[in-house]
Amino acid sequence: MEVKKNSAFKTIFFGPMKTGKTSIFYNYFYKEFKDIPDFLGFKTIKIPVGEFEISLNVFDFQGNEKYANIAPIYYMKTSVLILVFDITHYSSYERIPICFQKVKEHIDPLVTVLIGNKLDLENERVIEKEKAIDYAKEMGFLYFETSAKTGENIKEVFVEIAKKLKFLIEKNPEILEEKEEKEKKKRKKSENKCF
Ligand SMILES: Nc1nc2c(ncn2[C@@H]2O[C@H](COP(=O)(O)OP(=O)(O)O)[C@@H](O)[C@H]2O)c(=O)[nH]1
Ligand SMILES: [Mg+2]
Repeated sequence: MEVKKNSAFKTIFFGPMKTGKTSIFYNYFYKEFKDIPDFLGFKTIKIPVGEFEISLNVFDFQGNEKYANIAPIYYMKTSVLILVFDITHYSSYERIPICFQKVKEHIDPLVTVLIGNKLDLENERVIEKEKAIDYAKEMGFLYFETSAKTGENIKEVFVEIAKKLKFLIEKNPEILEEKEEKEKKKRKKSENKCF
């Protein structure tokens, strides 16, 4: 088993604005729901998986979809991509494939997670769970529904990410190097572009 003790995996929240990315991140750390006017920046999450500890270096960028074209440097070397939509807003779900396509031009994440957030507003839901599950399956994403308000399922998201990373590295110890190579190729491809 090759998960080094100090393996830290870059993890980013990405996707449409106002879906609850910052709130999910905040809830994980502080176990409360607050209207946070700003973004949280960067924090490390440590998760034990069996006898190992997986560290996730998690980034939350303000208005990150808006900066999708100008900030590839922020999401370079991302191992875990967390895409969040709001189950009560159709347009946020519709934007997920567009957001994914944008970041995929620059990165090659090992794990991508799709989150349908605001589960406490179930009675206002406009995106059927089955529809989102089918899409996630088709894309090879993990899928969760969470509430940053009640805290439902938030811990589980990070635990499952850590388990999946451990599984992938056990299956292929070279996976991180291979990922870096793929990204290098992507960078070469976009070398002549301004962003
Ligand atoms: N009811 C409810 N509101 C939420 C939830 N998560 C976030 N919000 C609210 O949605 C708005 C946007 O949240 P924020 O975390 O800033 O979204 P971001 O732009 O994706 O980072 C804020 O007013 C939050 O209070 C949730 O799970 N349930
Ligand atoms: Mg935010």
